[in-house]
Amino acid sequence: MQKKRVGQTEDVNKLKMNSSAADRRLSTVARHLAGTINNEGSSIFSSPTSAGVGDSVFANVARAPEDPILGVTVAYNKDPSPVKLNLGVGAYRTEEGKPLVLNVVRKAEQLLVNDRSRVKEYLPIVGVADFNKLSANLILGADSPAIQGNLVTTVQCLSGTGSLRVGAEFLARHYYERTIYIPNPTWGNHTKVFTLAGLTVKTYRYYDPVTRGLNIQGLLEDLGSAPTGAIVLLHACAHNPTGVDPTLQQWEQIRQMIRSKSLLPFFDSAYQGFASGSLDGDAQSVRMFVGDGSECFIAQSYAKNMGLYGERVGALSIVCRTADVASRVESQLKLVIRPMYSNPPIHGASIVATILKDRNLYHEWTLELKAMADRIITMRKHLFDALCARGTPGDWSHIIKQIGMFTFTGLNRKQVTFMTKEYHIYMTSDGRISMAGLSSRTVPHLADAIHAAITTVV
Ligand code: KET
Repeated sequence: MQKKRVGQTEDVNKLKMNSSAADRRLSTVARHLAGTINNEGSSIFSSPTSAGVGDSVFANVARAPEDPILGVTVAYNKDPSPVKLNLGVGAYRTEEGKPLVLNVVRKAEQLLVNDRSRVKEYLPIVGVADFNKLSANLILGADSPAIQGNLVTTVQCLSGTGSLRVGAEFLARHYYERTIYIPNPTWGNHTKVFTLAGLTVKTYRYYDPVTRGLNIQGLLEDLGSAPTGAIVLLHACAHNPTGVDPTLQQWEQIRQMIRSKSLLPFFDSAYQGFASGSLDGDAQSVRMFVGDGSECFIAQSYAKNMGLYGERVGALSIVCRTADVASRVESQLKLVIRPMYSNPPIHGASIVATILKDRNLYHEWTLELKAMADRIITMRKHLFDALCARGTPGDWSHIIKQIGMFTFTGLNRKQVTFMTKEYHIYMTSDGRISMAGLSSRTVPHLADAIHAAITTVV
């Protein structure tokens, strides 16, 4: 009896703790909704008694706008024009404009299908063990002292977005400073992912529209005035949407600032291999931070570099200072994941693990990845040349200087609307175009559209 009462008291205390965490999250979510629902539609709730007879209890649900990136594909799909071109979402297309399933992925899938010993049981909450280990090796380097010392905990998540969300949920529950600084601009979903997890989102200066390069001074100033311990979201490489990455020397300056203020780096690695064509080259920023022995979060996605978009394969790694902390962190990550989606899916992570653990398949993957990265770089040259040939006013050299899947063109919202209406070219309203969606055949059409937009729309 005595024991039971103690247990009950503990339970009540736990409930209190959980409810204060829940309260905090609810109020953050409420603030977020108050800020966005007014933009996105009505927030008036109706009860069955307030609705008229026969009305739906959801009659007051406002229609939400489409997602700024994925909504571009929705609009594109509705357009019957034969010349339409989707440069919105960052998804690789071949020279023929078709989605690409890598050969090495097909091979891995065949091996999996042929293996009759494979079953469809639930995975552990943290996912496929091999996949986790190999993913940490891929981003940190197999010889990383953090890996050797068991300082890293890695959990399989639902691609890059899911990894960011699980990391954010963990931080909101267990980290003392709930402010996260994200670059301005950044991938549109960052603000939503972090806010809904219960973090407060602030921005740091990143892109300078005048130089079309990095505003390193502004960036360092903003991080320098962030509160001690604040979380800092960094794009590991191929910054989205700007295509502007810090040089290694600038990364070192950023690292020193982050460490001197005890800020917590959270890397979003969605394009490893796509910036330079080299997996190791594109991991240098992350390795620089992990190499100094301090803590670090990394969200990895295999959507682009293995073309596994819809398979939703990714990983969250948290590098800790001791192996004991790492294992306690992992125990808490399980508590984050279990009520969200219980455990992750098997197929995509098994493909990745099959490729990463086989020397030959791994080598084949690096070649296919390099070919994708090279095709994008070739498209940059073609587009740049096409604009020069047309004498399109302005300096277009940023097209060849920028890195990764996207070109941040500098076209304004009106010019984008014009290009969509007159030329059936679909892109995000900030003027970002996915170079991976372009081919030699479609470059002239895009160059004509840009030329017309620049010369006729202010
Ligand atoms: N981080 C960044 C920087 C990023 O660009 C994306 C996807 C993700 C994470 C998430 O990818 P996932 O598929 O969850 O692994 N960006 C492209 C697709 C999207 O918006 O969902 C895009 O910007 O077009």
